[in-house]
Amino acid sequence: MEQLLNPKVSANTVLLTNLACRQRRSLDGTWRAIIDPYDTGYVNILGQRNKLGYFRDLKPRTPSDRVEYDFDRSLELVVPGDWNTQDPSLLYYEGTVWYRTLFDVDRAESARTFLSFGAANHTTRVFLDGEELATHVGGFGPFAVEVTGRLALGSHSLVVQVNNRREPDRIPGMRSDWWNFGGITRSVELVSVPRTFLRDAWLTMAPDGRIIGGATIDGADSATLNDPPCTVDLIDAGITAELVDGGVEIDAVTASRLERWSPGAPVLHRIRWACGQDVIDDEVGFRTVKVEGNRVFVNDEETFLRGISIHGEGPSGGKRAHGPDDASTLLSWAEDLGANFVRLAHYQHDEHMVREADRRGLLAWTELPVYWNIAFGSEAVMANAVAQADELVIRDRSRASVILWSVANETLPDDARLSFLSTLVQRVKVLDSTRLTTAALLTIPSKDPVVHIEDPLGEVVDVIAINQYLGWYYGQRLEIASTTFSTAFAKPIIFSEFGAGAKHGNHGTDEEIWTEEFQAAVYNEQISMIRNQADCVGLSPWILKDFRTPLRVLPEIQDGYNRKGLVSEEGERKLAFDVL
Ligand code: GCB
Repeated sequence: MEQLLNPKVSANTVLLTNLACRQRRSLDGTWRAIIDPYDTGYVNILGQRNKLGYFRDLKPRTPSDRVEYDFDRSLELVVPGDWNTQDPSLLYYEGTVWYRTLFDVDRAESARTFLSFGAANHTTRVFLDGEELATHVGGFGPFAVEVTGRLALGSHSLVVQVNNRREPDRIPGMRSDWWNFGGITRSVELVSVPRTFLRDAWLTMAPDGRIIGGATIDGADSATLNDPPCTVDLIDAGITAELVDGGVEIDAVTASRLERWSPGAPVLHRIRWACGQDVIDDEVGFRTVKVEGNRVFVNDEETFLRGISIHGEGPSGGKRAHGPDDASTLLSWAEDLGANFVRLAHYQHDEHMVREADRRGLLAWTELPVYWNIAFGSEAVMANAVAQADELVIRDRSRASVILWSVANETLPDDARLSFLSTLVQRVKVLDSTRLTTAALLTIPSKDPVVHIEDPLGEVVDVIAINQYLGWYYGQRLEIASTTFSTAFAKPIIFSEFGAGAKHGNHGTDEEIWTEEFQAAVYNEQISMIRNQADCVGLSPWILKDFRTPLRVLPEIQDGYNRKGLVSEEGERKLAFDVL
């Protein structure tokens, strides 16, 4: 029963990348939905799989037929979108919702078809025409299900069971300072590919200036493999490279013919992958990133990361963000701040964010939801963390904007956690050896004006990221500027969080908590402190926008929002915006 309600691993899903460059049919729109807190649609009263469950999408065939549900007369929910903000009864809901859409197929299928989901939070089962096809575990990663041979001409019923219950053995676990938005939160599409296709083609620049990448050829038989060879063309520079044993490499001298992507000049090059009948056209930027001593270099230029943290919440209405418009608005606000860097906290954001960051020339930190209390001792949780890391890195490793993979946020040091996070860092490095790794570390408050960061995870990552709330959760505001941070690691430091809460429009003196003046004063002191911190290579204060969270209940001030935003939940700027 436990396994039926809380599956631990994904089954029958594949990871498809480069979707934006493929032939797709959108299934987004208004779907029908049934709220099912007891999972009746999946398990019967004996706890067994319910053979007549909601996934069958049944209709009574005779007047005496008993079917105790009817999608056609049930709630409507828009996909993509969180369910919480679409119906008042769902605002705090944590449990199962069944989604259903009907779609017609009016021409013969292409060689292979996949049903692709940008993300659904948290555990998803996919049923086509009553048949269970796949399970996906993880609320923010993309997944696809092969439906080749199942799309005969005519109408089809797609039912998706989505469950956002918090469980101790999920990632994230039982507590987080953000809203547990449930639902099919990113787009659903039917993706057509030839019989043999490139499943995860990627290209990026290594720190030594070579361009490296690779792809998995899916569906080839030995006779057609390498005949003719699969290639990638860098069209603007007239460079072609062959895929050999799943990898491609272009030497640094040849690669130097390409103009680099950089934060100030985000040059993207047209590239084309070709493998038999499969062609993928994309735009990719090339830049190097590396750490030397306690400095970060982008294209061999020492670079200070002037950043801001961002949650995956849209610019208005306290909703889960999705799509190109949300990405564009959020990143334009970051640009208005003068940022060259964004921390996409605390989970895998919509792919539109990193694609838009590529276009705008913003450097990006992306992150896994290994946050606060995680069951680090559990093998199933480790396996799911690795699967989530794969989804993130494999999806985004062609994006020039992405320079940092963060494996965790504020987890308490102990042996199980160190071993878990080290495994995760190693996995990320195997998938992409060209970028930097980090994890946001918790600062233990001290009375000492020098704060020592001793977390052994510092040995494992490339960049030390420090979350600290001097002047807010601890310490006096006027002591912030004279505080310094020291670490045992001789590595660059990023202040990945600091800040203070203020309600937009609430004015007073800088001594009064929750006023814009108080927040602005904390920012002023923090910036003075950071100027004196020699090994600091960047900052991403907390946070761009007020965001929904059940942890923040103070009436008339918080009302369910974390108020550390530089803008309100509707985008109104606070004084600290200008300070930063
Ligand atoms: C943190 C967490 C972040 C919270 C923030 C806060 O340290 O990383 O998720 O929202 O503090 O506002 O307390």
